[in-house]
Amino acid sequence: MPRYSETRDERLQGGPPPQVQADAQQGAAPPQVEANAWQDAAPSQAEADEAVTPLLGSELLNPADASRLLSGSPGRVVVWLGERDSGKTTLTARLYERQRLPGQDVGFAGSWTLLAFEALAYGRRLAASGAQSPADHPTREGDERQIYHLALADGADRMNLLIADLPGEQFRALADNQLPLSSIPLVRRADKLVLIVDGGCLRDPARRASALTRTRQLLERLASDSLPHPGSELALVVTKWDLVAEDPDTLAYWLAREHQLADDVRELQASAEHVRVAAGAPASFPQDDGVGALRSWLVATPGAVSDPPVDPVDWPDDAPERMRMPWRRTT
Ligand SMILES: Nc1nc2c(ncn2[C@@H]2O[C@H](COP(=O)(O)OP(=O)(O)OP(=O)(O)O)[C@@H](O)[C@H]2O)c(=O)[nH]1
Ligand SMILES: [Mg+2]
Repeated sequence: MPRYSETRDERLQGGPPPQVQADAQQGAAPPQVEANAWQDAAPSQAEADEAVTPLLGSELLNPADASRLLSGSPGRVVVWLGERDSGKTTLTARLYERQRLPGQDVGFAGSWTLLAFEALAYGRRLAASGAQSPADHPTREGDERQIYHLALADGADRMNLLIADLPGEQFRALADNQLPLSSIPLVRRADKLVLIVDGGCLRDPARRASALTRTRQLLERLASDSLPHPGSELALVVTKWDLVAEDPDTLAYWLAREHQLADDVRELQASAEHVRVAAGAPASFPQDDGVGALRSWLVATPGAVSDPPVDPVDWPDDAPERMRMPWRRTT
């Protein structure tokens, strides 16, 4: 899978996002910007930095901030689409935590929502020690600050991930047709739409069927709204894979349905990705947590295709003998 496969021109021209300092949140109040301003005329990088930098810290970004950030740097807008408690925030937190570990092939290059990430990571550590349940970023009714920012570096190449953590209630309203998809600018703007199936629900015989039904309902909603739009990509992600993998009954239930659901997703987009992730699994879970595979897909250029396999050559019967020689002699 390509990592950062866009052309050189598309790569980040400016430097990395400002390396966020914990005390940087004492800047001026954020500028008053029109909400959902994805289509705004692109400001210069300097204007973008000036407009967004004061938000450093605990606040998440709103679509207008994210739009400014993307005006000067390549990036991907990522939207998790999943029920309440399906593991969306854990995915976000784990992507951040993993990048901060030494020895990663893709490094951490800054964040404009650093303190929000740190608060999540701290909550997760407390939860792991049994002190409390995992913290989520507090969301207020009508608040559009739902976007985490994570800049990644692969050598000289940089990439911004803008990760929208929509509340689970919004997903339910979408699937139930109470809320038009078009009413959520982030969904329209997404480069990467991630359809989440909650492995925890699959583990529960009373909830597993309805979890799959909801996923299919959302697929229908996406199809009827002509989403994903050209240039954006779709993935089916099963979260809490540890809960599925460890229980033979759950695993059998899922394996019997996985292909059909993946086919349904691929009817919407033939190249849709399918990943199993255990972002919040206990350390004792022996399998790969899938976060690396998910991250590779998130940063890959939408629509990037790998070269098709080369067809085997049928040499004509009358081909000269030399041309038939194998490339490598076996002795
Ligand atoms: N075993 C296991 N538990 C997980 C995993 N991922 C998340 N969880 C747990 O699932 C619960 C919900 O996770 P969240 O990440 O808060 O879910 P969410 O989708 O953000 O929830 P809302 O914001 O309320 O919609 C938490 O108790 C997590 O610890 C996982 O991979 N394995
Ligand atoms: Mg959450």
